[in-house]
Amino acid sequence: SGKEKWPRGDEKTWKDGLRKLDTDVPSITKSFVNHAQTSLGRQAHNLDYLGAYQAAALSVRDNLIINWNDTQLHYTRKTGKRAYYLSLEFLMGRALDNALLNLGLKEKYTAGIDKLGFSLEGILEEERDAGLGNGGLGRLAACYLDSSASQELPVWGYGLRYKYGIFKQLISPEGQQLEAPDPWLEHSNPWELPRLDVTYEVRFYGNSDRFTDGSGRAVWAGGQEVVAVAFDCMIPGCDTRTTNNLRLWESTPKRGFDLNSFNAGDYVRAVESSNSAEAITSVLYPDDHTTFGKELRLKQQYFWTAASLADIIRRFKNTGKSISEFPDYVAIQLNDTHPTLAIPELMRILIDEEDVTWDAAWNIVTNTFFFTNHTVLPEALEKWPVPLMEHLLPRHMQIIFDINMLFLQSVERKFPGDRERLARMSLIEEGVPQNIRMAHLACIGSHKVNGVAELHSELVRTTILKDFVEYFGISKFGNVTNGITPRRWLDQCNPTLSDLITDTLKLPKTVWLKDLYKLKGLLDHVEDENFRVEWATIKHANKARLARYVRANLGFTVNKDAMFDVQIKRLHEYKRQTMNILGVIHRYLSLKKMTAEERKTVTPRNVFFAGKAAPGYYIAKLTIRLIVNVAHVVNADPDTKDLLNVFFLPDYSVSLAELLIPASDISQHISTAGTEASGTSNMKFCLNGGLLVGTVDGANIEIAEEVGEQNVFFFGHLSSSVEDIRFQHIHHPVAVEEKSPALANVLDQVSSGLFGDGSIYNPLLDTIRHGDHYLVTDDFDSYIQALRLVEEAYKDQTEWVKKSIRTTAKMGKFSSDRAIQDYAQEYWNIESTKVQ
Ligand code: T68
Repeated sequence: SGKEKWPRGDEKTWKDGLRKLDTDVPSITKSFVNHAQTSLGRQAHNLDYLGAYQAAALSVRDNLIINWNDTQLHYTRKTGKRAYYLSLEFLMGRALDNALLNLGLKEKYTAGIDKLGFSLEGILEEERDAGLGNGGLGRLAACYLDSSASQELPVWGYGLRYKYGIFKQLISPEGQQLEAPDPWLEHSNPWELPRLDVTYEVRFYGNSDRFTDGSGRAVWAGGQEVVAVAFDCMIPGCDTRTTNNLRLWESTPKRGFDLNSFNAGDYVRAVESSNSAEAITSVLYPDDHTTFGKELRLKQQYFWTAASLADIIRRFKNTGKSISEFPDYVAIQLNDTHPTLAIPELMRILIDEEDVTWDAAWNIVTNTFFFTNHTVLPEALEKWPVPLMEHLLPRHMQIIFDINMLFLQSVERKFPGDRERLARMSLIEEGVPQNIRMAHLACIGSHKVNGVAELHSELVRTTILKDFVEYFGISKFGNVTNGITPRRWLDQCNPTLSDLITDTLKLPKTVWLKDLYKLKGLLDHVEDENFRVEWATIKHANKARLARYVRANLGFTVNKDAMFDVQIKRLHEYKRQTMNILGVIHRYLSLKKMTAEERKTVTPRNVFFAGKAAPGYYIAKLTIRLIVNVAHVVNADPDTKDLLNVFFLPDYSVSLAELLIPASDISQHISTAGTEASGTSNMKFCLNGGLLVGTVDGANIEIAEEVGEQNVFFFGHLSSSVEDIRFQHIHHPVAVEEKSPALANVLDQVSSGLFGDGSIYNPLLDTIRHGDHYLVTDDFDSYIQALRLVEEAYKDQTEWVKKSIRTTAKMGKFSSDRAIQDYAQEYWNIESTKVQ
């Protein structure tokens, strides 16, 4: 009859049984009450706010699952090319508010929940952050998922389902950072769907024996096997039915215990092996920008890449296509070098299991992978000891050696006799032990490589991968400037500003949220005084909101009329929070010297810090300690406490960022030039009308290009002179007193005990006094000067608000929608597709 055959049973019975999307208040409240009753076993008389959050989340999740199901069916039927984003970190934050906004259901939920006697605002506060990341790299992955779904792109994320995300940071009264575990799954997680049927076995250790038939194949056997189980998280797009998937793997022991151990009475050994399987996904490593060579970390990386690749290959094979077509249907983005083992793993599968020749396999691999670098700091470039790799992944070590041999032969043909070049480019760094350079492997195994901002991509091309540019040619090395999702980082975190923008642009909200260049329409209103007053009123309300949070959670009173100056990011020497706090001390000392008359002309300033230090990063922890102790002294000093206050807000998170960013007048992005690959919070502040003080580094440069240099407070040496200055520091050191008497005075005051026992801080101060790798001494005076200009500019509130509006208006480029389209078009070659 030409009619498609219904898969099974009676079609009408199936269709009548389907759950429909809730789009009106009565069906929302019904779903909420149903979930409270039958999913949670609660009713009106015993439902608390946590329960109400769970009921609300489960009802929203029903909608997501309906869309998610239809999206996945749509992709399966379409069999077009898909992209996979492999990231060890997805720093998602909270999901409920984001889902409501993307579904367009926030108002209806507000009304429905109000009817049931709860406030949506209170319910949203019950959700714990999904903190499965360290910082920018993990949050970028989260923004890219939001944009992929919003742009209707067939993209899946693959990561690990850590039982413990980034640690909870506590600050002792002395200012010491303490770390506590973050059991984020404690109250169950409504945003995931366990897929106990989707599992893969992953092998470690054992032996790899090559065939003697010259085929290059090998058999890898023995060792330990663990099982990867899939947990799917729904990623809703904004104003679309597209709901993509983030698949996170959990490691479990292989089922079927070793009965021999049991029979021998060795119960403990059997349980031990299950412990070691579960350990693999138990904790997120809390170190950014350092590598430790820990075996468990390498296990995580292989476990995750092996499970993800097996899943991708299974899905591809279900389409019935031939393996040689793999790169026409699959693009895999490597988020930093963490998933680089996917390269030898795909080689292994193709050669040992799919019977593909080496050359054909390498051709498939190098047309499938794409590699993003996020740092040029040498200590952050991943290296793995050869003996460890050989022990844990013997087959992969063979493959890496083979890749290296063939690659170096080819380099030798191109640059005959250049032994030093071969040594520099080798995948293996000589030494005891030898180390594998993962960035080199990621580079040669990928179709294209990119950095995350123009300057950074240029540094990648001219420093860490210079030889590879000479070998492969420049066209392999691109740039995709990072972006941020305007859904979370404006609409969600700053709803009143979002409403003002919608009213002013006279466009439906979703239109400008999905085409952020539309913000430039705000420029037509800069001269409208009423508009400026509304703009400024919103900023003030956001400052008051933050002040209430600080009051309620930390007990400090914050002057909401002062200038809010914010630096929030991971603690790191290169990010120079130390320079910021030393600048604060300089300010404090100047205020102390002023007469009462002079003080009247000063603009009051609140300086906010937040951020975590890696647990083993002693110097970064000392910086926190100094900040906290400066705060104790400055905030209590009657001479200055109305003019200068310092706050260190503990346990920085995505949710805390959502509170801080809309409240900032000025934020600091002050890395030593050439060290911050991009930065992404700089974009978030600007999108919310905050101005920047910063160095000529990372995405600061492109922000200034967009908004105009007159709207950014730049200072400091340029990246082009950093190397020379460092050379001078080593070979012709000049004392701090000579270079910056102001800084020398500040250091002396700290040492002499103005903020408690000065000797505690000497290891920190010595990093500046000797060597000063991050050029604090060289940049300090121009930094202080820049802050003076900020203060001057802030005094003219009319001009300041104009700058603020102009800044927001020019943020179109920094939408992660633009960034993800760059990847989709220039890298992955995938297309948007609409779910009907
Ligand atoms: C950041 N990198 C860059 N790394 O520092 C930042 N590293 O400039 C950039 O904007 C951002 O990536 C996005 O591109 C990180 O956040 C890590 O967190 C990290 C984690 C583990 C190991 C190494």
